[in-house]
Amino acid sequence: MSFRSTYKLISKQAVHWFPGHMGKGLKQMQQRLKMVDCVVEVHDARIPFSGRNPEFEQTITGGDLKPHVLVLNKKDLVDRRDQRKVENELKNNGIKNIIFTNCKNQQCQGTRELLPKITELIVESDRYNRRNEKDYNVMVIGVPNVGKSSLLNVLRNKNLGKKSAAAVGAEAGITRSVLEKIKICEAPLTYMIDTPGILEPRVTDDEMGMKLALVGCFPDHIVGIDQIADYLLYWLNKHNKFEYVEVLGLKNATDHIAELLFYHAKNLGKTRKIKRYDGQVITMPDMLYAAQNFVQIFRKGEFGHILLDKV
Ligand SMILES: Nc1nc2c(ncn2[C@@H]2O[C@H](COP(=O)(O)OP(=O)(O)OP(=O)(O)O)[C@@H](O)[C@H]2O)c(=O)[nH]1
Ligand SMILES: [Mg+2]
Repeated sequence: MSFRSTYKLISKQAVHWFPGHMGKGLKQMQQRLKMVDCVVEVHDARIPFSGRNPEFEQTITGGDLKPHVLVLNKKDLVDRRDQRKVENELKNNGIKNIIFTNCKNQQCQGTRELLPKITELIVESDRYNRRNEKDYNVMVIGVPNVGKSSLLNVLRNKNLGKKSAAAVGAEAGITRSVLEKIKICEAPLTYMIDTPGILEPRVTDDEMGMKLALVGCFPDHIVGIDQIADYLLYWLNKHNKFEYVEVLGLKNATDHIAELLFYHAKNLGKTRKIKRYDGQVITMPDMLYAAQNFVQIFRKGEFGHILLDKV
């Protein structure tokens, strides 16, 4: 069986999402920079080389001006061996401080190492206007839905034993504005500033856009769940990841999303009533539900550990 070797968007429209709160959020972040000692950029560990907003490098971290840590979160969804390779490649690309985290795991080594790392970098740095301030301010930035607010909550919980302070959710765009600083540690006195997820105003590379959509950086309706499901199927086939055949209970691999969704909906026993052009109402397998379910299974990691970028 032959599979697609390149991906073409079903719709001709490029993947694009830059609602008002993002432009406003970016401005608020720039205004707050004067009071920030370290920037923690959170990104999804499944796409370590794709989709990081270049805007951050230019205006937020300002090259090497402020200490910067790249946190690759959701490491539970990628293979440990790949993490090592990713880290080496990023280091070769000039990123010095990289930490992998899993905010869902209380015992995560990465979240334990993060604060000591931040403190070390701030102590070593030139704090300019903040040289005489005793407290440390850390701004957490990144694209939507990568776990910025989760990370803040985990650090606060670990170091202060306090409950979550920032809202978290499975949809992109939960945090809408730059929030007040929240204490995450007593000694050294450290505060964290949560910010809204911000994407590039124009995602010019279609495949990068689809990867961002697949890991949930856009609300699903922006790209369309059927298109996301199609990209997922393309990616799995292209990389010989055929676990989906067994997980979904299909007879064989396929490169046709409609075929996969038809049988998957049938297996799930999900139908919907459709009115035909002649007025007759017929019952069909619910392909939209099946698409949602197919993508959800991927997002939970049930097709295996998957690194969407090439190392
Ligand atoms: N599997 C897994 N899921 C995680 C992890 N960290 C966070 N999540 C989930 O990812 C989703 C997004 O988390 P948030 O903390 O709201 O992400 P955010 O970056 O603040 O998102 P916005 O505010 O929308 O920009 C939630 O459903 C979290 O439960 C992780 O380490 N592993
Ligand atoms: Mg948030």
